[in-house]
Amino acid sequence: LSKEEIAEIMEKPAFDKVVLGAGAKAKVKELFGEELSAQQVVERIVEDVRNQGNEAVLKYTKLIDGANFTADTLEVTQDEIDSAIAGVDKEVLAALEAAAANVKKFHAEKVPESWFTEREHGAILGQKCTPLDRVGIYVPGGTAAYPSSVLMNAVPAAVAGVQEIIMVVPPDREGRVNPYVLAAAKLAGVTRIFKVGGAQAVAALAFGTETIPKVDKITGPGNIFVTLAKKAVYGHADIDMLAGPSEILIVADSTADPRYVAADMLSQAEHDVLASSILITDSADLAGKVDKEVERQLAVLPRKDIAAQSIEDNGLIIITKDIFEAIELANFSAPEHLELLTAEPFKLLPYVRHAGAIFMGPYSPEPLGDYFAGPNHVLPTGGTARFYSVLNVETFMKKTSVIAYTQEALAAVSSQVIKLAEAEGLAAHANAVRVRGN
Ligand code: HSO
Ligand code: ZN
Repeated sequence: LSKEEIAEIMEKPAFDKVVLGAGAKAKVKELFGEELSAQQVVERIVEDVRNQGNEAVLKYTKLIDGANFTADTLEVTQDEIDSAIAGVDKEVLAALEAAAANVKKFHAEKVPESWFTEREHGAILGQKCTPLDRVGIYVPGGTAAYPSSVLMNAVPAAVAGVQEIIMVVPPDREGRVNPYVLAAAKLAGVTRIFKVGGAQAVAALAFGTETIPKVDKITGPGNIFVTLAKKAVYGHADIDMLAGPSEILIVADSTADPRYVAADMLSQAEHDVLASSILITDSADLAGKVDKEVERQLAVLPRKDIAAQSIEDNGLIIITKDIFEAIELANFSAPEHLELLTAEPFKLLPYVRHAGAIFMGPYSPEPLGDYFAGPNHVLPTGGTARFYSVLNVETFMKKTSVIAYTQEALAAVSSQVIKLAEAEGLAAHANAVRVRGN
């Protein structure tokens, strides 16, 4: 294939052009009484929550999640958290604690700090770093309610020094939340938890309701409704990124073990039928072996229906003339997760320009990063690794500049400042300098 043809195959559907599947379409029709696009659904929900607060939140939670709450029962209580923790598997809890410690240690390694510098005549310039006051963390529901994602969002916020971490998570029909999600929230230092999901949760966080506090920034992954809602409220609150289905792209040479490559491709395919798993290799022999191995491993997976559909729709094996061509295509794709399963991955690292996270060599499988190593697993998808960064401590901080001139320092530059102000026709600006006696 030509580069252009490969580019076309690897092109990812833009999130604002996503067409709802038949099931979701039917559900929208049932709930709203008419056919609406995901964008239209989100616009309605966000407007309703903005105008009606709790009333709309409770209405949509009943309609969409099937759970019946009042304003008083929307928040998870301390008792609920304690009994969730008492009921979970102790070994899982211990692993979650160890993961939380690793995530905390990694993120605490380089916390942005305020800095100051001196200029002539005693002038001081600087940048002050301040944690956001209050942030909202979105945690998906159903089978995608991942306790690991709670840690990945809340721990960096806590490390940044955010005082209030508000978590939202959609409940099941009985109004319950996954107990491991609650345990992770407690471990990570989440302040309050509300049982609300979807666009209604994002709108509630952005605008505030009688019960749910308005936050300064909303982070965390979600489905297409959540993503479009984050885009819709951007500016009222900040957001981390617009995230889509998970992706893995593996660059491998003839030294790679086909069992590892296949296992890693399937680890992302099982997330979602929309997930994508791509192998790019300069070895036709490896390509053939991986193809067979994927089929063999797939057959025994509990989530084989999802993984098979994902591989069928979005799985790809590309054979290139050399490993550098493979890296070129990887950069073009800008994948969420990039694995370098090559003899000398560190030699290739300088050539990688666009990826959310890079996994080096045979003993750094992607799920190690999903759960345990320490770096964050909230990553840019859909080619947005060209401009978004992985979630990190800075995500939860902002910077403010500081200017402190002395009389002498101002005197030394005042004529030039006045010149610039006058050139822009802004006499009052010029006066603010002149009045100081220079
Ligand atoms: N691979 C997912 C994160 C995740 N995997 C959570 C398992 N649990 C997106 O980076
Ligand atoms: Zn994963």
